[in-house]
Amino acid sequence: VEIEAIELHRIAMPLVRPFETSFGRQTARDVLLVRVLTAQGEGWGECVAMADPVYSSEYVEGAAAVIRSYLAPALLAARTVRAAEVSSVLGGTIGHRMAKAALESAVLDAQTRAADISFGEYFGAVRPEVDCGVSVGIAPSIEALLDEVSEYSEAGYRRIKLKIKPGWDLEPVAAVRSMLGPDALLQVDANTAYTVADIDHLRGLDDFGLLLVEQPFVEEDIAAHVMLAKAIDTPVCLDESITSTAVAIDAIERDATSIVNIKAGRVGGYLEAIRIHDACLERDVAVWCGGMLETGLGRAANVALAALPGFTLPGDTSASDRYFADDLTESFVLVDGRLAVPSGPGTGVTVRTELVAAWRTRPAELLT
Ligand code: OSB
Ligand code: MG
Repeated sequence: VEIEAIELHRIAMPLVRPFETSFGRQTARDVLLVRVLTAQGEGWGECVAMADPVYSSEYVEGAAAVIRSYLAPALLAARTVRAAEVSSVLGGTIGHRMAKAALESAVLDAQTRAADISFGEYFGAVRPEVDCGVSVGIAPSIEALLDEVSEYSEAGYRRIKLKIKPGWDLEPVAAVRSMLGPDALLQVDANTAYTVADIDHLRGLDDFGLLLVEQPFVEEDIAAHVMLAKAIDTPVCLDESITSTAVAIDAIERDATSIVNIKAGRVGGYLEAIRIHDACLERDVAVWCGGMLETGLGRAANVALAALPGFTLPGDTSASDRYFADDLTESFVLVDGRLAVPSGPGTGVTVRTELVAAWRTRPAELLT
């Protein structure tokens, strides 16, 4: 597509319930949206960076800054680009994968809309709908946790993921496992809250028949995850650590991870996410689609990604009402524990621009 201008939009969306992880508590989603205006039509992309640099080094204000100063100028200078060329056009800037992913998604949306094909078709989706799980935050009490989990399991979610941290791990997991029974799919996510000194303690997770334990140690420490994987029967799954296809292959070959969480934002875009999927499929490593509390815009793309053949475990692709009272696009509704892959051109969803205007927290910026 021929890029004429890039717009940045900052909005805030209240969450239906606070979301607490080992890195903090969120009550609203502070979202950066990118709109590319091209000679062939517009495209929208969502930046998944959080408000603060607590999940990874990226954060919303930093993503906006790097787009404004580096990424948008590079894209505008290239002018005519295909989505597959965006990562190399932006390659002069190191890191900032979530910011790059937002731009690549927007270009891909414009390009596929112009070609009248959906993200699902472009990605190679093999199913019309995807199995969904739900990520459950750290609760104020075990009782409150059980209430929340039963609500989701009654809604039909096919897998429950519990956030854990030191002081909130074996007890809540035991309580949820005994409530759900032995057959329910259950997994945990530590968001880097532990150290190798906790390996003995983490072995206690083996009592609960978990699908996996996600990212117990810091992003950079692949060796610590290798040690844990040797010590524990529960499969270890990396999230934060997997920043590229090369890192994914390395972590798999070193037996640091036997299942991979794929998040397009974390790896620089949907096209790199597909390459990781392909590398995992080739190596018989199961993958699932992670989430970053996306609006309907990012969710549409995630659901299309999760329809690729290697996504054999339910993802953190939950319905709109798990996050927001009102979504930015058409709502995603859980039917029989699944979400439908949008079939319209591009992301297949429409950004409700009146809501962008109503929820705006900063003036829109036009970059040319
Ligand atoms: O680690 O998977 C994570 C949300 C924000 C940042 C990191 C994570 C998460 C989630 C929620 O677990 C996933 C979702 O429902 O979007
Ligand atoms: Mg995670």
